[in-house]
Amino acid sequence: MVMVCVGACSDFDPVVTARISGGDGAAPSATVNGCTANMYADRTSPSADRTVGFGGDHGSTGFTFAPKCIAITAGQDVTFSGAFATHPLSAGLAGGSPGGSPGNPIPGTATGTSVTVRFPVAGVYPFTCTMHGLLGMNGAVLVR
Ligand SMILES: [Cu+2]
Repeated sequence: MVMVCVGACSDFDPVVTARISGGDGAAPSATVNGCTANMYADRTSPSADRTVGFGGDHGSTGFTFAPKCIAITAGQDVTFSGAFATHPLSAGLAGGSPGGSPGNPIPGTATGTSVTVRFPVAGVYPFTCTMHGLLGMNGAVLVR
């Protein structure tokens, strides 16, 4: 199997995958909310913009998150930016079931326009809009 990656390609080695997955089976090569290993926007650089916009905010279009799939380093923050009253945020898979790694720190958020979440532990953490998740408005944070 040929994998395409940007940056730390060694993260996709089988041995390292076990560390990233946290032993829960949510390897970065697994599809989580439509995100596969080569889809994650690499925002691991200390100076990178780790904002996920939605609903027209921060480069997103209506029913999308931008980026949909984002890769960061453990200990970094991701800021979700948009109108939560229109697009309520929840951890988990489109349709509402949990998925990915345990301990997803993304809080259910239905008011306001910005929430910043720290991801201290490596893993794959899916998120979804509770109103439009099944229309494709969902994504995942890969924490390396
Ligand atoms: Cu939505």
